[in-house]
Amino acid sequence: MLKLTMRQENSYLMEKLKIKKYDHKKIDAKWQKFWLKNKAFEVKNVSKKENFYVLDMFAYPSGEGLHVGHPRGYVGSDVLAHYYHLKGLNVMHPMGFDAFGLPAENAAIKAGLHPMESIPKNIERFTKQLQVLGLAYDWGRAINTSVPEYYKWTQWLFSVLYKNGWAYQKESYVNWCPKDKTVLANEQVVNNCCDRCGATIVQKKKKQWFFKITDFAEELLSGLDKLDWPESTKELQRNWIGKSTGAELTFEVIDHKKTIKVFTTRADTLFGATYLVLAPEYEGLKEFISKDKAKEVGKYIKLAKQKTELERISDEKNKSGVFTGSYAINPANGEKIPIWVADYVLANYAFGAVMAVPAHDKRDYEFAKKHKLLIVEVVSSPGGKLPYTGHGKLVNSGKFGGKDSNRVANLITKEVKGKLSTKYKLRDWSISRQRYWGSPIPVFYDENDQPILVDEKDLPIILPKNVEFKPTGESPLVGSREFNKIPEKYKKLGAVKKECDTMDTFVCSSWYFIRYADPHNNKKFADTKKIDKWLPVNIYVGGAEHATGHLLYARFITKALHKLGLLNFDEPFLSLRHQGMILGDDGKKMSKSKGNVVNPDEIIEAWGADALRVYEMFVGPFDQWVAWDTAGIEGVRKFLNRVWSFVPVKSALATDEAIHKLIKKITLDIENTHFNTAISSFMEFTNLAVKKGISKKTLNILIILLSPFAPHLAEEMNYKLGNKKSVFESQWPKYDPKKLQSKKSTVAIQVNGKLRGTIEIDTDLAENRVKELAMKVEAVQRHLADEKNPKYHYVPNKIINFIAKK
Ligand code: ANZ
Repeated sequence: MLKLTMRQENSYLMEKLKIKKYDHKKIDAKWQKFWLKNKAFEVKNVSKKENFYVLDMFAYPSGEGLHVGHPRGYVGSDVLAHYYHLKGLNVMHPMGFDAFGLPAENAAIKAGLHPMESIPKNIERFTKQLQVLGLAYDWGRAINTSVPEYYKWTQWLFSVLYKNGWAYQKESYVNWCPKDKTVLANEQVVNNCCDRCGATIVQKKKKQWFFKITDFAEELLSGLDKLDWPESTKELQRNWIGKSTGAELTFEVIDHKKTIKVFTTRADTLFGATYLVLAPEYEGLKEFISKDKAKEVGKYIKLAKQKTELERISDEKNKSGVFTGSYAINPANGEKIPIWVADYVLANYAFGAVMAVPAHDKRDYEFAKKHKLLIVEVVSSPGGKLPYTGHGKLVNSGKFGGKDSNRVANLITKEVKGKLSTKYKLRDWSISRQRYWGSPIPVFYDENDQPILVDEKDLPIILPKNVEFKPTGESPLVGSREFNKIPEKYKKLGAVKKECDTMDTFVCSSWYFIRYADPHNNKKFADTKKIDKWLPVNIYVGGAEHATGHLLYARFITKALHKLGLLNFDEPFLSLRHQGMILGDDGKKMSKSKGNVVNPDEIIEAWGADALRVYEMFVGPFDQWVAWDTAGIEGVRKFLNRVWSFVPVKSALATDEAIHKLIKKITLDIENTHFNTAISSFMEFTNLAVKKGISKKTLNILIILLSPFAPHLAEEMNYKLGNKKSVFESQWPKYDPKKLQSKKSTVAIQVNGKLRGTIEIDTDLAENRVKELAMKVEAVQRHLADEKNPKYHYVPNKIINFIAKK
């Protein structure tokens, strides 16, 4: 037989067996209607079975609808939901809409459509698009964060945090996006640009509401260890939290009553601290500026404030700074050391002050060189080269001289009456937004600007519709007379003003997964018993880009509510899996402007929902980015046609053994989210069954295994086989371990008709694998010389004969 390419082989088999295409339009519509009508995937809170919660990151209902990239995660979680359901668990798999936020508002400004009108339309369209993919969502639990029934509880969450001191106001520098005209959280700033519009961020001083996530820094860090999450995502969170252990040391200032505290991770180098550096925003800095330096320092501070944080810390070469005119005393050796101001010291980390050790810190070294400051080596540098940042024997360090630098930090700290200390890079979460399309913050103010919290029973504070919401930098709600009316009750409490900022939408998404347990409750954010039935989430599927945003916020809110006794668990998502992005066929991110967007509706129309689903699972490892390839869909569709060709059944027993191997493989692959290798195994098995036939019993098993991936086809075939119940009322098949041992054959290897060796193979090993193995045999290699691609003839399981050129 001639060697055929996979493609030729496909069409050969199709031709030979007259494989008919199935009518996907009819079949897709039939079963989608059936599932919806029978509420097939709506799940009860209480069941005899064990509950299991499979969650997708909910959708942002943009006006553009879905592109083929979106369903990758959704199909993946759908496979998991179906699988665990078939395994006998009571599975909840909900979907909802993260509907507040800037994109909707910006789109509204552009198109002149009010978000209260556009969002429900977009949600309707999204819902339809998700339904034609055959996704098994419990639509009875769908939520929309922009309706009062939901944001009432977002406001309640705010008030709970406020009452416990975890929501507070502070005047501070905030990231200001000059284009979107709003404050952004640190997590929304990427490379000093707005992660939505790309504009360069400027620092602005504003009174803002903050959530005290820093109170939970240690728990957020230690909690990661017990989570089944991708290691890379855990590492991103660890770095974001940024724990440092070191010491707090105090420096007396000459001729001043005040002292300066610094945080250092290298107390062992204290004898080498030859100057101090303060951040330009250091509180009390003025006192240390001598008269003759006032002008110069004042100018420097003004200039530093115009720079962004990134510019300040990345300006490696040009370490600018000025001398204050004051001196401090190094507590270790009593030396008089100058106090400088420099913008590489950050005001909001530790104390905003650094003891500079130029011999052993790169930044300090460059600074000292530039400004001609004293450099004293205190850790012996092996090659004598400075700066030396490693460890070694102490020198120039008084009674500590000769000791190992690794061991003296605590001793030196004690000697100078410092204390051990831990610092975190994590900052509190700024949640105030000067925009319209978000949940109002439930607060009034009295005439002294002190907040008066709105009573829980007066919630929600309704977001009015009739508001001019074009961004001006001032909160649009300021201009709404309707919104700013103060009820008598609050007037009596002294209220003269209402909070007009709205909440960051990440607040809405920091607790939505709890609401699914009890989405229609109007007395509580969710009933405790129901929460306990479902949470924590067993498997969460979503994008890796949320590592230090949403995924951190959701953990924080969970921990806060847990501390208050409102939740009985302290981690929201036990397992997490990321789906990779699907790029355009040009390898670039899909976007309208690049013209490389593929619309799933068109793909479904041409090839059917199951072809799209299986393709998305087959295209590459689940967590990896891959480019779209329409030709790939064709191959997948042919595979499905082949499965379809198994009814009516032409019974044969040959595949009855092979199916056990398939059950084991598919089970493991699904549990490990190795969906692409699962599909390859289906394809291999199907090719075998096309050649050798399949019994009805085995076909029934195949259909159940395939149903999570291709639910429409599976339902229709299940029905055609005469089964009365939905395929999803079946049980996940079990394999018989005894049937897994594959039969072995010995294949003789010849080169030009002469026997050169033998190999032992699993009977029916794919031909190209046999060829590969045979070519690795040493004697065969020798006789084939350098031929990479020799012609050969294969008699399955018996002989392979290579035809060498000479
Ligand atoms: C003296 C020293 C000597 C330091 C040495 C390092 C090496 P991490 O690990 O990131 O926490 N530092 C302290 N506060 C700072 C601030 N507000 N802005 C900028 N830098 C600050 O870094 C801790 C180190 O960063 C501290 O240890 C301090 O410099 C500096 F050979 O103290 B070190």
